[in-house]
Amino acid sequence: MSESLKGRKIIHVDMDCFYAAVEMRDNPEYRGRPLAVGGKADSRGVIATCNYEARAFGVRSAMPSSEAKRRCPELLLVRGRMEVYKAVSEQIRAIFARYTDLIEPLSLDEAYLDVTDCPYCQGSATRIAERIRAEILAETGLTASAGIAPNKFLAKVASDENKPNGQCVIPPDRTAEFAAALPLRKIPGVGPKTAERLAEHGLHIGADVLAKTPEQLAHWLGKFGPVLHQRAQGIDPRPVQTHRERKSVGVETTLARDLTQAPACYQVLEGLLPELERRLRGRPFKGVQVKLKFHDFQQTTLAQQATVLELAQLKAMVDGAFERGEGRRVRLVGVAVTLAPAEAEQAQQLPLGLG
Ligand code: TTP
Ligand code: MG
Repeated sequence: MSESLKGRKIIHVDMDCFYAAVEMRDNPEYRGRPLAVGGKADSRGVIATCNYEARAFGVRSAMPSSEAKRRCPELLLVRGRMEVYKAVSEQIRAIFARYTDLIEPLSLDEAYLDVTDCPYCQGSATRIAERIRAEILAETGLTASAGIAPNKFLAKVASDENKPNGQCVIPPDRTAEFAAALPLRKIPGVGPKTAERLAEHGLHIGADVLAKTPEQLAHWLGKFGPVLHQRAQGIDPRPVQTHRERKSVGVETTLARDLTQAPACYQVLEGLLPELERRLRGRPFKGVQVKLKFHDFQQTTLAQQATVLELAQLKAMVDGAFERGEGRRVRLVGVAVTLAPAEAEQAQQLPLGLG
């Protein structure tokens, strides 16, 4: 690890039930009752987020709105106001900028800050985080939670520990024991499927992972294996990246059985859209790509301009890609979008849900 990465102070700030909190702030009648922001339940809408009252009923982000209504019949479901969320996002980023130039936004409501060289609060990252949260509350009327740690991974995990309206510090001399006791599912990059696979091998917490070699983990998890081995030791050398320009966001799935018809591919693609929307987090985009990989591992990608996800357009693209296969069976379906340049972010917005 390079010298410059030692002894860092990283804060991860994450707003509490962000879109829902904004709606409760601006509509007092929404407070104290289960509320979700998302697409309509009768079309194919999904939940973007919900307040803590709704979470008590099992309502979750990225859940179909129809399922959310089943779990919580009294759920109040409202459309999002992306322009308001973007304005709040600018406000909180301006607050971060008072403390450091090293800011890496992850989404509208979430960012890493490297405050290693921040002169305020006698350099106490814990107190800097408290001040940032107090300023956010005073200036936006909204609460945020924070995690303070020597690296990004631990800071992100820590920000979830005392949510809502709380913070958690993992000091440098506690990183190893914290990571050793951490349920693997809480490690960013370990989704439900990976967690399940690890559990099948008897791995549940960080300490279990350390009983394996990075090579063994690579055998199970590919490139992520050695990364997981580091995380389980509380290690994450990634710097806070101020100008991360992600060019595209995509999801794909390898099928259990090859598909021989285009309509079957539509269905798979439709199933990928909620996850794509979740990863997009409302960012504007300018193009969409459909990818098919055939049974002989040849693949084709078809790209078109688009600023919204339209099923009709995507189906036509699947048809085009399928034709290129000249009858070959399909083993993988993917869909991705090309993000709009950052400048466009204020001007455009993505409708919530597909409905
Ligand atoms: P999160 O920070 O993941 O969630 P949250 O702020 O709503 O709740 P928490 O208190 O647990 O942090 O996401 C921030 C916003 O991003 C969220 O308010 C809505 C949006 N979002 C989606 O649109 N779709 C999603 O699947 C997720 C997870 C978030
Ligand atoms: Mg949040």
